[in-house]
Amino acid sequence: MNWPSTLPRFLWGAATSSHQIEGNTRNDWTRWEESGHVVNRERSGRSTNHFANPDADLVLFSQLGWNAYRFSIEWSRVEPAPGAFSTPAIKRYRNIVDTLRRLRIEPLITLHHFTLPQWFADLGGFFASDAERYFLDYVSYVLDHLGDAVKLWITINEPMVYTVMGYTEGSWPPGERNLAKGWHLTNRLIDLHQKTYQIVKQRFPDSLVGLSHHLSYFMPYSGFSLADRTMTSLIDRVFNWRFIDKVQNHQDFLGINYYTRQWISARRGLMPIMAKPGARVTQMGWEVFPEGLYHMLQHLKRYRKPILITENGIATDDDNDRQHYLIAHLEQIAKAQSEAIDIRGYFYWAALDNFEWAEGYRPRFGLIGVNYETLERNPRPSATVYREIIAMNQEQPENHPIIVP
Ligand code: IFM
Repeated sequence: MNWPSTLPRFLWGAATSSHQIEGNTRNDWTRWEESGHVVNRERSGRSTNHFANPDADLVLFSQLGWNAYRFSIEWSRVEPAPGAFSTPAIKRYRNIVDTLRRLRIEPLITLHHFTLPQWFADLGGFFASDAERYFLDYVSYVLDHLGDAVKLWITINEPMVYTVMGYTEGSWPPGERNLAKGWHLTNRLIDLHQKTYQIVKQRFPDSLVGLSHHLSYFMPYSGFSLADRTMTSLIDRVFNWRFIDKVQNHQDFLGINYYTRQWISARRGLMPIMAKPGARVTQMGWEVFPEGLYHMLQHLKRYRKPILITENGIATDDDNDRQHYLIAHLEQIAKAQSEAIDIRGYFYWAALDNFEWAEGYRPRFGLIGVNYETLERNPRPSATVYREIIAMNQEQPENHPIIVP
């Protein structure tokens, strides 16, 4: 596919999701938080209060040099009750899109990023008999109001993470531990992605549609153990590749979220080990392993589609670590580009500090720090480093790998 000339030839930006920055609404996470499932019984509450005054943040994003911004629509705001759509909510999202356009920032919209309206969760979520109709009605409503102004769409964020956390590990709503149900859900999400893809493309053929897929670089805990190696390739196949293989014909680009490598030990079963003893880890307990991104990009080459890194970032209180993380991962992207891998964008996770699901507010992922008491925003030095990298790259000739200092 030729990259459309109406889009920046490389998208530089950052990402967020509605529930994590907007302030709470009536979704399934609200109840999950109320029933004490988040660390220290934290609740997302008003979060960064972004939805009350998005423009100030968007102007800041522009000052930081981004030409793209990824965010999600909160279904529970737009459709607070079945079939009852909220005009003020969709108008607010329209304002966000229009402001981004005025600021020359390309919007990349995610339609589903982990949360469900409470009424939909009560019907059984994606297992409800009418689930598909409800979801596609919501998508159509969003397209009616935003479709003419948005060229880039993500149907579902991290379908495999959503399945594992909610249906296998059980630490996210609905808190189930049922492998068979998880498998079933994945198949439903594959189907839903394909149908959503078709609807968006029928209505707006020039738009580009994909999904954000989480990729982890899995390695056997012991390279000598046949059991560890076998388990690793099984998990790699199911978690990393099955979903995108199945939706190959329904993606205009490959959106990938990469953070870390994980170790597989057959003795531990399906649950990966996040880091070996002694490894330096982030606030999430994740190891920093930029080379894994390069390996993933090499694998993705076979799909022959443009690639967007739709998330990559670090939770840390030490901004030096964030600067190193950013540069080290951009270097891997440049290396992949120099081998003719078609990477068209990078979205740091996250634009702002935000509510990190069951981990609450302690992890600090933002390029922009947020004081949750005063709601003050403070761009970190890493945001300046990123701005300088972006500026340096604006002057590069077409098809040149990105330059990293
Ligand atoms: O915060 C999450 C995001 O919602 C999905 N991808 C991973 C991020 C960091 O855990």
